Amino acid sequence: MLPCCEDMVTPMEFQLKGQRLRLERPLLMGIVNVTPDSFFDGGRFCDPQRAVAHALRLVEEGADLLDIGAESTRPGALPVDEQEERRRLVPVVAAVAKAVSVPISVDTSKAEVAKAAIDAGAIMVNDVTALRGDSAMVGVVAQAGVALVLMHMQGTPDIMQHAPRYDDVVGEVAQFLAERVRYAVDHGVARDRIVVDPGIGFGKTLGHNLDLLANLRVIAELGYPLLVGPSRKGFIGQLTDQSVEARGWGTAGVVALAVEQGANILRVHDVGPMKDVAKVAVAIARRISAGVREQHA
Ligand code: HH2
Repeated sequence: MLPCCEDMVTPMEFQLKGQRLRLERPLLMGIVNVTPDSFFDGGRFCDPQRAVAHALRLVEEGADLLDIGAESTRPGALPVDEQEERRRLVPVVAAVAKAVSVPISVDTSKAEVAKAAIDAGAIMVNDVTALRGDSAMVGVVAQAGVALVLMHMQGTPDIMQHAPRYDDVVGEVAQFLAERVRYAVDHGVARDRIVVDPGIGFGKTLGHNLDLLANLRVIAELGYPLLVGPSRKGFIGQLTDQSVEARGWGTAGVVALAVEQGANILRVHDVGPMKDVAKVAVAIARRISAGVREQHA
């Protein structure tokens, strides 16, 4: 158990700007990448109209939130400059915000991009650097009163897969997230707006990812909503020997086990199918927590 969180239990809801999201079932966050180079959907939704149409499709499939990004963070990706990221992102956020009522998260580490996206209608910032990338980000998030995802990453996307190293990956990721939560709260971000994420695939070997996925309860015990983003990632390819296009079933395996361990938000490309996976997994997980295993032990 981590020092800061002995008494914490994950809340049943969390706050976005002007909206509350209930967490009594796992939520599906649909991914919209307005990028030429994302590892799965790169180049498909560069055209703003296509990106908007894709976002609407994800909502029809049952997305509870959308995460819109304009800078790939796949292993080896190089940073995109602020102006270009803003040019790609903001019109899509604005158009999607007008068309749907689900909350829009923006996947960016740059304060100015986040600010412009919030002005355009985003009510959550998904910062894969956990506020380490841009010192102005925490102020933007605190001031706007939007929700915040703090994700663990070792290194930066360009080099993070070169030689990831940990003595105790689960303990170190949990400590890191607890420290970043403290930093956010100390700088004015409300506790009930924070989500934590172990950062699957971000500076982690296959073994590190599996250790984290087998110990999601440790991260959930921090007492904040837990987001997990396994969708179609490289470790699934390593396990299944499948191309990125054929990793849907492998993703389903991760989603089911993540839900059983208390994941609250699943960040996925394939919302419709993963919604069904999550429904089935949560029904069984509820039986497990109601004690059916003990009855038959
Ligand atoms: N994964 C990706 C991007 N952003 N954010 C959070 N909080 N958690 C994740 O696991 C996560 C994330 C990478 O996936 P994707 O957006 O599909 O690819 P790319 O970075 O190439 O655009």
